[in-house]
Amino acid sequence: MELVSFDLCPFVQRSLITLLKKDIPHQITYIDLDNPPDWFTEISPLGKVPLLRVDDAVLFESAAINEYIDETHAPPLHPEDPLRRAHNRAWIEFASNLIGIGYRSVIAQDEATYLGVMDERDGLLGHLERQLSGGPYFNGSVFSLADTSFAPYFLRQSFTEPLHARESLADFPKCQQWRDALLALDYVQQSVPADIADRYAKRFGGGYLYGH
Ligand SMILES: N[C@@H](CCC(=O)N[C@@H](CS)C(=O)NCC(=O)O)C(=O)O
Repeated sequence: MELVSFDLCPFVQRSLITLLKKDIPHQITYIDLDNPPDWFTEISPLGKVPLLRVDDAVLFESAAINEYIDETHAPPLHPEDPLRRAHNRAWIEFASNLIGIGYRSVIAQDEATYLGVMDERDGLLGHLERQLSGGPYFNGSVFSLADTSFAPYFLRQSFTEPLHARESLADFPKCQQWRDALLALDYVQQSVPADIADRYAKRFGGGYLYGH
């Protein structure tokens, strides 16, 4: 399997966590999203990473890629019960929204825009907090695809937390505990370049959050 990646992409990270968790041999091809190569534009229907190349097939969309990897490599990381599985799929889509908010918060150019985005974040985290029960993971004791989908958000939040009081998760203690459990996992740590915090700061240094 070949994963087509951009080094800072949280959606690629989801797939990589799944590959690492399941110990699946894979190859990573990095592209520059600011200047994508022609071969990528030709095969990526939405012009986005991740792509997963499996023989002649090209998969896109991180949730679909993760389900393919999961279904072809036991043991499953999705709940067995259909109702719970549908619930998890919905929360994986919710995680994509949270990732989008995280991105909007680091590219915000002024304080008012940033604070508006953080109000949206707090609304989402309030819903998420009410979903969590005993932990340490989304579904309780067993790590699942839902965890792979939120870990990239929480990792990036851990970079920005020291930069502004509004970044804190103090009002969301279950989310905070969950974040700490996810970030302690070796397959989460190994799913990003070792210097990702510096790369992230460099990419978003022009925004309000990193620059104020
Ligand atoms: N829904 C997609 C989102 C992927 C996505 O937004 N990837 C970003 C990088 S993190 C991208 O490739 N952006 C390029 C573009 O929008 O032109 C997924 O889950 O795979």
